[in-house]
Amino acid sequence: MIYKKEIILIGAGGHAKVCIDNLHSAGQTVAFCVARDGAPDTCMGIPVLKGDHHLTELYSKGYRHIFVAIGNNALRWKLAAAAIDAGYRLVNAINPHAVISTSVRMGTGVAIMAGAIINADTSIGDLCIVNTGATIDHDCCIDSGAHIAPQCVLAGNVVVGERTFLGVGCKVIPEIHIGSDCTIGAGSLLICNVRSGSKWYGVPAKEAGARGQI
Ligand code: JB3
Repeated sequence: MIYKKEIILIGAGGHAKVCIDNLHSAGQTVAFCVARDGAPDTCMGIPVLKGDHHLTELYSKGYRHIFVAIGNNALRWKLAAAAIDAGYRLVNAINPHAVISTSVRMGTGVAIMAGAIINADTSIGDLCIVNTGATIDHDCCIDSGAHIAPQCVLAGNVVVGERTFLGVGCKVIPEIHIGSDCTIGAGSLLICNVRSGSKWYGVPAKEAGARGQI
């Protein structure tokens, strides 16, 4: 079998459009998008196939590289596991206009958008999204499946747990530990550690449902 170097993309929405831009600007080619029924027929000029049964067909035609371009962390996690089970290998979609230290440790299936800055000795886990203009400083650990939304600012030695979502414009002071499956609301300022599975909002951020917090 002659394996194809073109990439299969899961998803055909807004996030897929930006990830296609990342891949194309890095000189890579996307052959097809695979999305749900109701998705458009093309995404950034790429044909969209409807239904995940196409992933098996494409694999049998020699496609081996895949990128999961779904913004929802839990769904991206689930679809990536299915793609890996089907034999695909995850690739990264990293915009050439991101600034990434050579000492950064990077997983697979990672999206890094234009203007993102990732500094020395930080680790970015599998399936993470570091979105447009987000900055992550030295010695941070961004666990698998986390999404750092556009214009977030993380100081040094910050830990972000698996599948946690930091909304647009969040700011995190040094040494903060955020657990897994958390949601931090847009524009929040985090100055304390955050336990797994919790939601925090505000400046400074407080846990949702905490006294006086709606
Ligand atoms: O915040 C920013 C800058 N971007 C957001 C991004 C991170 O997340 C964006 O504004 C959206 O909030 C979201 O983008 P995404 O994931 O592209 O959302 P949407 O436009 O709703 O597209 C979801 C895509 O996933 C659609 O093309 C669906 O067809 C597809 N999809 C959903 N479930 C699926 C499945 N595709 C496959 N193959 N299988 C599924 O089960």
